[in-house]
Amino acid sequence: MKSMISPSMMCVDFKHLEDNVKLLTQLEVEYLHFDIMDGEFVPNYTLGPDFMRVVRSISDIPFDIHLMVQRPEDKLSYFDIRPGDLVCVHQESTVNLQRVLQRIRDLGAKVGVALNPATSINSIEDVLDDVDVILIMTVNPGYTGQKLIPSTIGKIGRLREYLHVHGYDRIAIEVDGNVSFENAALMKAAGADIFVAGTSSLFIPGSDIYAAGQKLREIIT
Ligand code: S6P
Ligand code: MG
Repeated sequence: MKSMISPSMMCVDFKHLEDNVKLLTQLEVEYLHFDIMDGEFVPNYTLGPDFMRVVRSISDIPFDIHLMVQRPEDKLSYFDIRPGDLVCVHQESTVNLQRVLQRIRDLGAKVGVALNPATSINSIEDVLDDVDVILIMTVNPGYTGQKLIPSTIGKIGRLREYLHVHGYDRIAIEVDGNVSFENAALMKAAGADIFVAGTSSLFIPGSDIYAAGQKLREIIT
């Protein structure tokens, strides 16, 4: 599977949003990653539908919408979800997981399920037919700039093997949290496909986004 880059939009310089998005377009990134937090599922608030509308007006890049909210099934309608987008909901955030995955499918988007570091891959065994992407959190969700939880690298490898053995090679593995150049190489070797790029790579304060993007692309290709 081709490796993909999904820049974390909570890490862009909002004062220079349009210029940043232009650079991401030149880098031909596959997605733009939007972290949606509700202050309940995670202890923070970040981006929302209005910000996403602004980005839609300046970019055609598909959205990768990471919902860190309780009961996502009640909140999908808040968002302008389009065919080609990817929407990830957390296994831990709903008791109606299959229902919400089916709703995302019905909207024509790609379907993702996200797992916190403490959540076992076995917990989604019964919804594998319903998903296109499994998002492995490599930090606890809520903030940028955190340190990788080392056991998650082994988890990516176990998941890739598990998917292979059970006939789900088509499912992409997305990784999110401290995807530095160094960690990206480890994640790639373990079997990751979609790399969320934040303050550890593309948006290292004071560094050149375009050069960082090229470097990340080389590492994961
Ligand atoms: C964290 C969120 C992530 C971060 C991203 C930041 O809750 O889901 O998408 O925005 O991980 O990247 P970094 O390199 O600062 O960890
Ligand atoms: Mg995220």
